Amino acid sequence: MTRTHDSDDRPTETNSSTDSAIDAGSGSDRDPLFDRVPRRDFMKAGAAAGAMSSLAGCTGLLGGDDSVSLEDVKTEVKPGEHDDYYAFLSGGHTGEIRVYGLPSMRQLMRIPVFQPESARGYGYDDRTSEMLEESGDYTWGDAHHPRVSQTDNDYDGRWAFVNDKANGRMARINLKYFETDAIVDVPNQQGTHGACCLLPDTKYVFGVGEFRVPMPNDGQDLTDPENYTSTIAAINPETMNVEWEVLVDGNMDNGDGGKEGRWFFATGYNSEHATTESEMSSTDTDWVKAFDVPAIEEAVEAGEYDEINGVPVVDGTRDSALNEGDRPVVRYIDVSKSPHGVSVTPDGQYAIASGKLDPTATVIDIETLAEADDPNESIVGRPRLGMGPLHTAYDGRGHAYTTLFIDSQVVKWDIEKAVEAGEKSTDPVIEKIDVHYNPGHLIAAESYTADPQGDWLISLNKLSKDRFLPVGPMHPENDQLIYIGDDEEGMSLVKDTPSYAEPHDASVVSADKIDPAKIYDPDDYDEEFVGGDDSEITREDGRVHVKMYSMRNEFGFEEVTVTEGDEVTLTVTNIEDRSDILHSLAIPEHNINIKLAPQETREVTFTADEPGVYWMYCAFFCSALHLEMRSRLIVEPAE
Ligand code: K7E
Ligand code: CUA
Repeated sequence: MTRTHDSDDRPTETNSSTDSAIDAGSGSDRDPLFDRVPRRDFMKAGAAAGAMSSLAGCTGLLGGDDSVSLEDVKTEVKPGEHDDYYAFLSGGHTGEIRVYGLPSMRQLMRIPVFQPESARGYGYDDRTSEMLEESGDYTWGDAHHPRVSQTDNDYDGRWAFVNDKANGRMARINLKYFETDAIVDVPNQQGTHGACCLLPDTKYVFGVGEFRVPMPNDGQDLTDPENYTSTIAAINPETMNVEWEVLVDGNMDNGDGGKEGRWFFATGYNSEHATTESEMSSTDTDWVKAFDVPAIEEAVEAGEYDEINGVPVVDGTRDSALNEGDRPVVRYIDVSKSPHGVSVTPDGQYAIASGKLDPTATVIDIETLAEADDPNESIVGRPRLGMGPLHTAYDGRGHAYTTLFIDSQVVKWDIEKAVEAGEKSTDPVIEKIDVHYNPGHLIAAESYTADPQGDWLISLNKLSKDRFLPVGPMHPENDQLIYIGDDEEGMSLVKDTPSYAEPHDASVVSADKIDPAKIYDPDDYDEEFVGGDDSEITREDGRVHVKMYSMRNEFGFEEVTVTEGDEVTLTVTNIEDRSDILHSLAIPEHNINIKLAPQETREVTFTADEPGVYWMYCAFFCSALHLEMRSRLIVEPAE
């Protein structure tokens, strides 16, 4: 299930949350005001964490001893060497995912998701253009939260998922091919913002609806914002079908799933139900909403929902009958002012929400949540971290790292100390490091799993100001690599990486957990493989179907003749079986460029509407005779 480090240049990973739990157990004197829950059974917590670390094959060294100094780790990746990690960064309103290697921070690939992209022929062949059309025919999206699927709380290398905040969609990226293979337009959501997997086994992918709208948004309640609502959507990762949604009060923002398949957490703002910024921030508290997934599933099972736009929608608003009784579907936890990020600790014990407009984070005890009469009783810590706390990541050694947007810092703090220390204490703060500038998300290696690697952290900074050569009024952003593996020396800033607008979140996955294909498996797609002897042209009633292969340095036909007005479908296979030899088929003046990786088949359909000669050419430099790799499309005038 989890990897152990055996190479010399990687830190030895241990799970010392055990140790901090034990430390915290000895002689804690918590703020009485804050001591609302029974003291944690630290032996039990220790045993659980110990079990986890033995599962992980860890050595269980005591705190501090397991950290590794920067001199002893690989920070440079020499020419020809490979990185230790894949990082999947969202591309914000470019609508794409970028793949980096860590620790080099080299950009390895871009994966178009919500927007057409010519180098990959994405949105130019029939399959991908239909996928984009059917999900709403938008030409862009706003990708924020790339999350990689997990099995047993560890990355399984199957898929990444990412939200489209702009158009209320969720997409799936197939990590065998590093390409988008499904997009769902989430009904009843404008602005699908938070995205995350329900763990331990990715039963659902949750899309968190941010913008409150009339429900259904069909012209009713236009000027009655009090009646607007937002939903979370539970999406089946296999089918990408929206199984159910839950209606709530207030806007929602980010989300994260517990580690045990029961709870899903979403932050939110605008408990005021307002429409302007000043009204939305007028009260001192908003909510973290804790969704009790099995309780919701039972409600769906029992038919306790309204069907809205084809989706069963369960009423999880505060006044809902489903929230009365001892098994509410949604628990509303009061946290300070407009919380933004929420993330569950690797051991599954706490959900930590960042204050955004309040200098604290709120630590929610997940175990207590199930039993507490008042969900606010599950708040067990509120460390004072600094100005503008947005997102929190983990190293697996009991520390949390939170971005401070306004202070332009990352703060490292001790989770169990925060639970001991009580309200608004700065005691849990271990260290702050300056970042450049104004960080949004940060992500540590495998922070979203039960077993973070604890060596690298990326701070995704919104502004770069003076850090790079100027390139006009629009600046690059700055993704900074920080080493967090040495608890004695503290955090070290290792690298600045300029990035194009705009990474929000990322997932960092050990390289050996992803197994990309080198060539296509024709069985994975519907398009029919066209071998060398199978090239043929069929004509029927103004429809022309051209099947042909491509290889260095030719296409299956040197010329293809059609008649003006014909609807032409080209099915083209790259029959190379050597990796990295790509061809494409581009047709001038027809807006066509399909990418063909080895053994890949793509189809494109277009109308040959202007008589003339059009060179079909290959746009990937594939051999010394690449420029000569072309055929003619001859369009004869209609009678
Ligand atoms: Cu903080 Cu969309 Cu995750 Cu951006 S959200 S930063
Ligand atoms: Cu094939 Cu260039």
